Amino acid sequence: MTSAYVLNGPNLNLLGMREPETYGTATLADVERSCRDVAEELGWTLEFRQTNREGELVDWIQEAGAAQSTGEAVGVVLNAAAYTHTSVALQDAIIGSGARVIELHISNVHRRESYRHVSHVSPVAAGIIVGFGVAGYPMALRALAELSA
Ligand code: CA2
Repeated sequence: MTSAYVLNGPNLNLLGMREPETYGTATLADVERSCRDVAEELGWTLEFRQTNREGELVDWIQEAGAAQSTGEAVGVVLNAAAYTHTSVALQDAIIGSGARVIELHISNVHRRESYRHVSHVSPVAAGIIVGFGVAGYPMALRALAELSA
């Protein structure tokens, strides 16, 4: 069965517990449930993960790229959180693994501090979904379905 990866970076385990004015009130478990519903509808298994460690995200992107190359995965929805704005390693992992990546942000990063306007993921992403709250996650999975059809 084909799988899709949804990878979440640092501090997203706190979703729904702090800063509701920026990130809303849904928890990461709520987000996972909404992604599982869409994945089931699309006939995919879902790898839904969160880590506070940059290297672990690199490992998972490499894993997804390898699975994609054998037809076992369709790609990655990546909310790299703050690593988006700092990590050349993530960009290298996306390029090196060939993973199809939809970059996702819950908040509209372009309405926020200027350091959030920089993304090392955007230049190597297939597409970007920004500012739709957690509703962006199922949108991004549907975008992966469009791109991999
Ligand atoms: O808007 C997004 O999805 C972000 O990727 C979230 C990151 C932020 O650094 C990016 O600029 C934009 C922050 C994730 C931390 O999430 C929290 C959620 C609730 C409470 C505290 C942190």
